[in-house]
Amino acid sequence: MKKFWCLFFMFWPIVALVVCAMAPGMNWWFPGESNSPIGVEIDGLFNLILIIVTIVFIGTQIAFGYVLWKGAHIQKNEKALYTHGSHNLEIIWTVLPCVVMLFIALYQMEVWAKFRVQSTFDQDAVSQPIAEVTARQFEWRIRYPGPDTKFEGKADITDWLKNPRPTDLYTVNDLHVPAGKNVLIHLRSGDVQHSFFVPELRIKQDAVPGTVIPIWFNVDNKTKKYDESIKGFSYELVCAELCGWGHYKMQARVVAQLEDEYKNYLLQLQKEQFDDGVSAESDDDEEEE
Ligand SMILES: [Cu+2]
Repeated sequence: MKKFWCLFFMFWPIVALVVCAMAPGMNWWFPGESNSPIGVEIDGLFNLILIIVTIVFIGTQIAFGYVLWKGAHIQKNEKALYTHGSHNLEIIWTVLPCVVMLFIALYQMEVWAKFRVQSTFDQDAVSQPIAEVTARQFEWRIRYPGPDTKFEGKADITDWLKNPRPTDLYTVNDLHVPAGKNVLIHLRSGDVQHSFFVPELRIKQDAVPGTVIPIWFNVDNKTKKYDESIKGFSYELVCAELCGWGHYKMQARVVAQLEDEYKNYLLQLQKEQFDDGVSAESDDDEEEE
């Protein structure tokens, strides 16, 4: 019976390793290929850490299996070994993880800086936010600057963000961004804490009430298929912070579009928003009559 339990407990780590090895091939892995340059780098970090923890996992499971196997084969009158511990071992398994942790901490700094520290990103490209996204229970409200908003220097941007204008363009759950460009959006929350999560772009950022948080990214659509019906590349946007009963409903999309299509989209939005229900043609007709 002892041997059975020994084999039983050694069997499951092996199953875990086999499943992990199969996962990438079976598409049980990342939520699709990364479609942003920073996402590729984040995946690289993930894989590096995965390799390190896999080595540790295999090592500890072998040690665990060895102890079980020895215990299963103990003779009837054999006495158990009692030890007060080993200083050398304590030092080794304290120093080694510290070194590994320190290595990871230093190694990831560059990617983290690119992801979160604006000064490392191309300043000119992201000096103006293209949109403001406000998370609220349970939707994403999106605001683009209206056609009258003139961006000249930073003061105007602050002004735009602080003072919503009636001419600004508003949508819900549909964020359009230009593709292949570094874009900046400003994230806010209208009520509780939410999290802006675009799995395929590897972007996840909490929206915190009372603060405006900048997010910058670049959608390169490397593996994404063009969607003719929306004239762009569509990515799922979800909330990754349990924010209330309707948390599951906070599904939206980010649409990356080529420059011209993006401009057309904004023009179309403007047209729809300022349509007073009386078309220009019918005005003319009335005049003619
Ligand atoms: Cu939520």
